[in-house]
Amino acid sequence: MNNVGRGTKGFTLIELMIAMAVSGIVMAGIYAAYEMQVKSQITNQALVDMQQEMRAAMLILEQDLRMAGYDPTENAGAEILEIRANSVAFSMDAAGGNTDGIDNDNDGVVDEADEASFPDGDLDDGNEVIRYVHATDADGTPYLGRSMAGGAVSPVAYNIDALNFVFLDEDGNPTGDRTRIRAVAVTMVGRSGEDVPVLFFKQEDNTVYRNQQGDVILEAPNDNFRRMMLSTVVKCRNL
Ligand SMILES: [Ca+2]
Ligand SMILES: [Ca+2]
Ligand SMILES: [Ca+2]
Ligand SMILES: [Ca+2]
Repeated sequence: MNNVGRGTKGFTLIELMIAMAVSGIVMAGIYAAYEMQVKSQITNQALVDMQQEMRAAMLILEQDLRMAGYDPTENAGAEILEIRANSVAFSMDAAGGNTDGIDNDNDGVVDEADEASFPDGDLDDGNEVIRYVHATDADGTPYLGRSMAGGAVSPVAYNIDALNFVFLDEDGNPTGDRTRIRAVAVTMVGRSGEDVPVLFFKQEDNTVYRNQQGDVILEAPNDNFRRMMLSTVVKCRNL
């Protein structure tokens, strides 16, 4: 008998090679589908994280900015202190009632702890001067930073490529006069992480980012990050 070329299970070498080639093609197809799925999971997660972080940061900034100039006693002199394209500082009298010698809540007891959130006519109660700034950490990651009472800047959100403020008067026109500011237009551009993962739906970002006034706030990055721009106008009802 001539059994040359037959395997133990009775396949010829050529049959075996065809079977391997076919299974190789099938495996490659399965792998490609798997890779697509992983890529879309990683990409979607990065986009969701970016959106959540940016929206949360914008919310914090809005809440603070709405309090700018809050001065119910009219003795504290709360105001907007600094107006720049990528930073803003302002004061508010939002605390100190626990040390002002007045029974702020009219419960018969003067200066108990729960009077701390009453204004006391000054701006020295810890968190009454707030500043937001666009900064970069030691690794070169850009972030939205916040500081209180002239203290250290702490990050509110990382991977913020642009932060832009436009200060508006009562007619909604940009103004450089701090005393005429009634609202602040805030625009932020954030990106999808610290680096672009290998398994990522890459797409070159050629967008030139502009604020609502049409000014360029970020030149076309021409990289593979995904980006999102958020804009809002905060009315400062205390100014
Ligand atoms: Ca005080
Ligand atoms: Ca009291
Ligand atoms: Ca008091
Ligand atoms: Ca105060």
